[in-house]
Amino acid sequence: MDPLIITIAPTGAEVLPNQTPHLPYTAQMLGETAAACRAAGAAMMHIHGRRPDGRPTQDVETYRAFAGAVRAKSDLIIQFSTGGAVGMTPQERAVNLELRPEMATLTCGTVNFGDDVFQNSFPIIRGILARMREFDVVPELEIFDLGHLDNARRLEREGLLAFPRHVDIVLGVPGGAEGSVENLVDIVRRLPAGSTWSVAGIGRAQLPLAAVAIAMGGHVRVGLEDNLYYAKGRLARNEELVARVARLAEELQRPVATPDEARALLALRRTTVR
Ligand code: KMH
Ligand code: ZN
Repeated sequence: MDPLIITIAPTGAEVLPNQTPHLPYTAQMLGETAAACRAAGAAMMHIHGRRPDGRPTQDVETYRAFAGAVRAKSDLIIQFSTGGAVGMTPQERAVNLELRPEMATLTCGTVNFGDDVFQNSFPIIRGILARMREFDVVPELEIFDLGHLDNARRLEREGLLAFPRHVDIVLGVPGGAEGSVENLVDIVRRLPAGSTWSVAGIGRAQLPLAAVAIAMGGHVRVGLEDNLYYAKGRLARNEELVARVARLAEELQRPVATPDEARALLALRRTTVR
């Protein structure tokens, strides 16, 4: 099996600083989190911007500062969110691509998101993809349900996406596919040949799905964006979630990828955010 790529999603757009003392929402906090997560075994960081008061933002200068802090403290692959927060406009979500991160997320369909709706119509997806092409940014396809994979295949038929690709399977969002092993296995079985994939289990699904993905040969995303708890009633630090996955991998005799090994697996070029 390929070495395991552990992605840390430390902040997200939904968790607020008053929910946990461990949420990194400034550039300095993110730099420190990058160093700690790299030491614990992470190869990639999925970044969301936040204002100084903790509110989500896709502001370019915030992303420049966050990426700069991560790069100053680590060699992690820098992946930006184009999902942003529910309710942001598509233009707002994709403005950060002009900084040319190594990778950025591309959600492949609309999904209920708790009581909200995370909008990703075909025009929205095509618009974000066009901007990714303009700035030469590699997409990570985010799928929250099986139909999102079919949507990606439709974009392939339109000539807008080429497979194989790296796919992040997000399971357990209230409104998306639930975080079960059966759903993960079903979706992985349907991925185009040659795809690489990771799983991002939400809430209590994070740990069991990480363990299953390690055994299946997939990759793993963990972090406070997706799950606040290390165990029932015990808030997590990002680096602890990474370290636990690295320990599980060691027990299962799966080596953990360095950022450069992950770049090779994902065919990424190391770039500097400008
Ligand atoms: N915050 C969610 C609505 C992404 O980063 O690309 C969307 C999200 C996906 O987090
Ligand atoms: Zn995200």
